Amino acid sequence: MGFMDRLFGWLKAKKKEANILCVGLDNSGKTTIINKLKAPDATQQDVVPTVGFNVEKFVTSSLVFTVIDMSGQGRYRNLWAHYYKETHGIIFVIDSADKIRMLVAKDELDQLLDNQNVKAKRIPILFYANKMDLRDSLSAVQCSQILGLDNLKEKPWNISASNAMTGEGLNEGIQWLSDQLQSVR
Ligand SMILES: Nc1nc2c(ncn2[C@@H]2O[C@H](COP(=O)(O)OP(=O)(O)OP(=O)(O)O)[C@@H](O)[C@H]2O)c(=O)[nH]1
Ligand SMILES: [Mg+2]
Repeated sequence: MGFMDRLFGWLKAKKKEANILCVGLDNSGKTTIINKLKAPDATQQDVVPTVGFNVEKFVTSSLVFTVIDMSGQGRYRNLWAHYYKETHGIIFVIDSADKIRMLVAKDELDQLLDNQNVKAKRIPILFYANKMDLRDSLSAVQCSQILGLDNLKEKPWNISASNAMTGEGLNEGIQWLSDQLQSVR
């Protein structure tokens, strides 16, 4: 191993690791977001609905992220709760053009917030109001109103409008999450 390899390995070893859980309804764009965060310059490949979950890793300037990308399909949503205990942060993805299911997303969020393992700790929650490029999409403020985020006082949270196809808005959100994780851990 050359000097530079060892130096890079050492720098990487110095970074803090964060376990992140990525949830939200099916088709909201979770896998597309994570793919874009992993490889910002790659053109988006076709994504298929996630079966169960996938584990992905990516490195930012300050943290090594291990993200569990959950399936949002109804029959898999009960799997989310198995990971609440181990997670340092949550990414909750909303399809901001899917007005019909916005209340279903709220219901899933309320269940998440009511879980004992979530209640027990101060986990930062990053919301992506995704698909902002679609003509009928709601703004981040409108999404947060429907989800009732103003009443969410006991957790640090942030909402970023995003377009996972181009990557717009993704970094702002991740930067906020990184700052939260650095300050609380
Ligand atoms: N227009 C637009 N389409 C998007 C955006 N993000 C994702 N998509 C598309 O939305 C569809 C669903 O994306 P996925 O990333 O598979 O959604 P998911 O949340 O992982 O879905 P599950 O794995 O089934 O829970 C795909 O066809 C994506 O190309 C976006 O910001 N804008
Ligand atoms: Mg997926």
